[in-house]
Amino acid sequence: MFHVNIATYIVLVNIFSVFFGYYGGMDPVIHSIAGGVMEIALNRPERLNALDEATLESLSLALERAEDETVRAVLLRGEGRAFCAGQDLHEAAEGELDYQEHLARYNRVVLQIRRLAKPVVAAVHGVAAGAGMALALAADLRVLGRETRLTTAFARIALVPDSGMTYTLPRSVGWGRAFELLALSPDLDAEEAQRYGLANLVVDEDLVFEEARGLAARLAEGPTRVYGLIKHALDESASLGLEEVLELEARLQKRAGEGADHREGVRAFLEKRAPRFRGR
Ligand code: T3D
Repeated sequence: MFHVNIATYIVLVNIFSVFFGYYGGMDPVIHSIAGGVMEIALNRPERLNALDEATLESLSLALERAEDETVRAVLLRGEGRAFCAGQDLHEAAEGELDYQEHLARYNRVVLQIRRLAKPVVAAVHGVAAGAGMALALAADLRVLGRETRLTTAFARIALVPDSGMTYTLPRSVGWGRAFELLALSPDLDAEEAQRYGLANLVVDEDLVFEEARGLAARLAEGPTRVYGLIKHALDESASLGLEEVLELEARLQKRAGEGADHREGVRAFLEKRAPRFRGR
């Protein structure tokens, strides 16, 4: 007869739950769609949603699904007590990471967020560090809790910033401040983050998800296609001269002007009612 004592039983149950939790359903990223909003949640709370290979792959898949036309806004958040602590340092310590190869996963995710032709809202609670902060900065809007801390973290472990941080950060905070934040990696509180243009909205910590969901729901009822064009225009303008920007605006305006939402917007104004945008 096969006997197991209680200690062995507990160990076996733990091994099974970790194995089946991670590989059999408890995805490191979970997502759902409701009312035109795709909510994507990093789901490794025990490691403050640190990013390992599986998490980045899963996040990339979710972002691919967000391209579906039924999705009109995306909300990115973290499970547990933090948004995201950046690269999983256990994974980094386990072996010799080929940083260039590894970073391709981060780069893909950042480009997916920026190229997604719809708004992405980051609900940032607790802490966002390193590549976690970079992910938040890649989003179009950020809702922070009053207790939320941001830290660039890279230099603390003698790495250069990545995941687009040297692109996004100086564009918000300016060149001199960016060096300070990247080199000294202070803990920025939400108030400072808002002052530097890194937070769009600061709310009570326990209201971060609620407020971010409200914002995403509002955006999901907006002129989605035009939001995508605004996003494109802002990203492109960063590397263009004035003349080129003016030409780009004219091209994008032609596309916006041909859209059903533009016609609906004008009609609604003339009829003195709220517009009913369909995202087209
Ligand atoms: O390709 C590449 O690898 C290069 C890419 C690099 C991108 C990067 O993101 S580099 C930056 C990596 N991130 C960090 O250096 C941040 C490390 N974490 C922290 O500094 C702190 O944990 C926080 C400031 C984020 C939060 O501090 P605190 O005091 O609120 O929490 P804690 O106690 O430090 O952490 C709680 C648990 O989460 C703890 O686990 P334990 O001890 O309870 O079992 C801690 O080890 C774990 N954790 C936190 N951050 C990470 C992590 N585990 C793995 N990786 C992490 N990044």
